[in-house]
Amino acid sequence: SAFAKHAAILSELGLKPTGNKGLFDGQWGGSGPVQTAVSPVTNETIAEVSTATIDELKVAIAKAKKAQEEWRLVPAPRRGEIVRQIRERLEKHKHALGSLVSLEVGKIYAEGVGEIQEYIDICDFATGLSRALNGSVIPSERPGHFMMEQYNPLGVVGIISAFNFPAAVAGWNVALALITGNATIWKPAPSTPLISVAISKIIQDVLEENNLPGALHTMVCGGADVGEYLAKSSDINLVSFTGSTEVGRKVGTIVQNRFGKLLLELGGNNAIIVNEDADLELAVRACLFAAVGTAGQRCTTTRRLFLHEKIHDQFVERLVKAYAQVKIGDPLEEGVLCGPLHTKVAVEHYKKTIEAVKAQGGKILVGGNVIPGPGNFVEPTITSIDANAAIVQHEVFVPILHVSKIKNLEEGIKFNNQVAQGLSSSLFTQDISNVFKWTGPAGSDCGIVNVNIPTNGAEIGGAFGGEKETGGGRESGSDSWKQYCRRQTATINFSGALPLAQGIKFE
Ligand code: UN1
Repeated sequence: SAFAKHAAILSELGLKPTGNKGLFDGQWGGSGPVQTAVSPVTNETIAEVSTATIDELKVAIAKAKKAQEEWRLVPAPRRGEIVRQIRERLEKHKHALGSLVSLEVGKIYAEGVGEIQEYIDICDFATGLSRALNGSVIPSERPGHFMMEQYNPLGVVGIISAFNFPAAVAGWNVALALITGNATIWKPAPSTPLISVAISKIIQDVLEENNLPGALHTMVCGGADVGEYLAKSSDINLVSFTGSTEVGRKVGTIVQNRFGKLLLELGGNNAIIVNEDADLELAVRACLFAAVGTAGQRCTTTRRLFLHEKIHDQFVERLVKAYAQVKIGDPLEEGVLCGPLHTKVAVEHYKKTIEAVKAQGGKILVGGNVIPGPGNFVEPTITSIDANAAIVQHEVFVPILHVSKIKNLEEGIKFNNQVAQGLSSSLFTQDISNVFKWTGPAGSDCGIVNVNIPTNGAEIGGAFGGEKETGGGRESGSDSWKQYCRRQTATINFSGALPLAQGIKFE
């Protein structure tokens, strides 16, 4: 079985073939139906994990709420020290955790470990930040008054994460939510329970060693009903959701209806523009990683490529050659660059997209086929298609890159901005004036606007997220931490008199 083959990795992380518990709220439980982690390489079962019932979830939320009442009083730098200890533990098991991501999701080992590195990096960032959760002092217009702005914890943060970054994206939220004084409740994707259990065990050890309640990092495996309950519950002060625009719209509507706080990181339809003045060698390598990396299953994957007409033909030729060299196979095998799709359903989406491309007047330049076998392998594909074709307007989570010709940069920017999504975008140019056109008010309308690097593979230090149907949230670096806080303006009168603002007299 897949478990036996990878037993060393799994047992290092405390996982068994069956009987793993999918609820952690200080103790392990979960008496709901079993979730199965399936290897996308062979479609064999790796291991099973139980889920939580809604009644168990209710108990977990109450425990998290209670745990947070103590945690919010712990000084932020001390909270940062706990996150630092989590970081050390992740580092120690980096190889096993990265391998497990690879096994369960299907991404190559280098990317699996890269994801754990991202979790480690955000912990470092959060630990430093725990000493710099600064508010501000604002000059008051009234004599003898002091005005300040400060950030207090929100309460309980619900984290609903996606299969494709089952560790890192949860980590962005957990690390920031913990240092800002919140308890977290994490609902992982139903198809990646193993990495979620493994990470939760690591965090459990750190919390227990520090005599802190495990419920500060609650994990609840479950299906859509668990996610829906978190969205509905007024005990969840912030819902941070990563996933499709379709599900995000539902979650967002439910949370908005109760005026809960929302952080949405939804679909992308990211483009690269290669201008006539670009370094083509660099751009080819970037496109390869951006479109083929993670088998096209990043929210930041490049799905549209706009090539200046002067370099179009030679660029396509070079990119097609680069695709031909990509080794497809077992993501844990050395030299493999493209693993399988995560599920059989994704293979169906791939097939349908290829058909749609043909039906809408597009051509397949390379790839286009499903690779037979027990796994979910497909050929990374480049199409040549009108930028306005219906299929190009949608995010399909597979390695299909649509190429269109542009007359100039302005047309490229127009195409970049014309889709409903607004996550990531890149321009390849060596002309400084193009750089500022692209990053300025009439440039890319995305949250991530790159020059001479791919659309994917963002560093944790920047704010991560996008506009329009991408949901508008910002996670990870910069000042994203503020979303995990109650922002307060406090005006303190030490004058002994009562002057009113705007010079109002009320006597
Ligand atoms: C995602 O696909 O949801 O920028 C996150 C990137 C990674 C994160 C991707 N750092 O591609």
